[in-house]
Amino acid sequence: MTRLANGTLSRLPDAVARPGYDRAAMLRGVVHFGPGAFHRAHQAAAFDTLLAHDPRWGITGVSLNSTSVADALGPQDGLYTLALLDAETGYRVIGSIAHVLTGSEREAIRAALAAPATRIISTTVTEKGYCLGPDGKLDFDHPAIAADLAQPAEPRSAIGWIAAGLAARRHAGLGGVTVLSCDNLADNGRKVGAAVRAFAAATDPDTARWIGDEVRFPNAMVDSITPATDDALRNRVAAAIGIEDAWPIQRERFTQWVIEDDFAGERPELERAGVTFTRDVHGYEAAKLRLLNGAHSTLAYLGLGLGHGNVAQAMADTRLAAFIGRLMREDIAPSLSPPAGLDLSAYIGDILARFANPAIDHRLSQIAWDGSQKLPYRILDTVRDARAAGRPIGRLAVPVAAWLRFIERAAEGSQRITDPLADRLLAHGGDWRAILAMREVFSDLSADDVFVETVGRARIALMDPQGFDALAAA
Ligand code: CS2
Repeated sequence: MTRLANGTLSRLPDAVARPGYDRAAMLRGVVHFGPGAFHRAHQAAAFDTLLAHDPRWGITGVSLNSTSVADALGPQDGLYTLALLDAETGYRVIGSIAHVLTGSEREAIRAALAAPATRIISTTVTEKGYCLGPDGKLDFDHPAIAADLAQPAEPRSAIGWIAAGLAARRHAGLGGVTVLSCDNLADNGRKVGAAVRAFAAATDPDTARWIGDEVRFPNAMVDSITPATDDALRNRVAAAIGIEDAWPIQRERFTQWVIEDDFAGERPELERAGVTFTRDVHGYEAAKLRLLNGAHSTLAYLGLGLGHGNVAQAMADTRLAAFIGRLMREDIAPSLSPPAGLDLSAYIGDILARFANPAIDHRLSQIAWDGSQKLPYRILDTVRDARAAGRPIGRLAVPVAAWLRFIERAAEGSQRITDPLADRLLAHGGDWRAILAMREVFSDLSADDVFVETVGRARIALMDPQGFDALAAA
């Protein structure tokens, strides 16, 4: 079958949207670390829309830890298909990624970061990719950071590369850029900015000062449910567009991108792609992280324990759906200060409807990855607020207990889990108190007896096959 590429775009069926601009003329204004499914489903699609109006916003992707994306998109001239899942799936070929570099192409990465045309350095490297400690600050003991500090000119971490690229820009007499994190971290821009400046201060204080003056790190919230690509999608796309695409992407039709309007120099007119610019992202960010992502992780660990495979199946379990709804409305919503115009009740209803979408096979096992990095932002911050306000934490303790049971089942079955702390978590296995004592995950909550004992009681309930029913009825 013919492969998707510049030369085969004309063979696409008329119903398949394709780049409405001259790809050969696009400038590479964006260097993006982590061109995985979430980036290609969302940000790259937004820039693809913008490129029809402004050729300055092409993307150079940088995959630091894998060659698979570069291997797939290289022969396709960076093109890939985006499947918009709904009752009727729509297909769109995205052309905004000009090229994907791999971590071994060090001079090319350096050149891209220091190119005059580069105006944005963006990231989707997941929570663990920033090498932050439980306090949200750069972890100087992280092996990747320690290695990069020893050889700052030969970085391997995203933070190390961003610092090296900014140093190269300064030495070349170029202006600052905007560093835009698109990951699910609270206060993501401020945290990444502090981490990059701390790294630079340890190796090149003059550049650290220059970064403080010339580089901007806006906060941003990004939302679109993006299930991993599988062969079923590849086959569906090939049948729909009549051309082979080695790595198509799928996502729900809903997307939301809210960015703090704080850029170095002129910013892209992403409003053309439906992006919201605001002076304060916090209200949007907390609502999304705590309501959507907090409910997602709760569904993942409880749903896996109840034998469900994906989010829609878990939501079809009326006990689970009822529990999640109460958790969102009665335990998470009170911790939020929504921005003007955001109706929390309607927002919660929309999230629950998105979760129940039968067209989306969003695997619970995928959402269950990296719990030690996700739970602090998704659940534990809400627990902390509830404790400070004197609100009960009985339901909020349940996702933590379900995560403990997820770890115990893996340990009992000698199975792996995807988590940067996997070895230690599995070694603790059933010693749940030892896991709750891990301050790099639970921070001050490790010493909160009410939290520890409430989680302990929920864990015991979940050990009983009917235990969840009792919890859900509480
Ligand atoms: C999910 C997120 O895998 C996960 O942890 O909770 O990827 C979620 O799908 C996105 O944040 C939705 O915007």
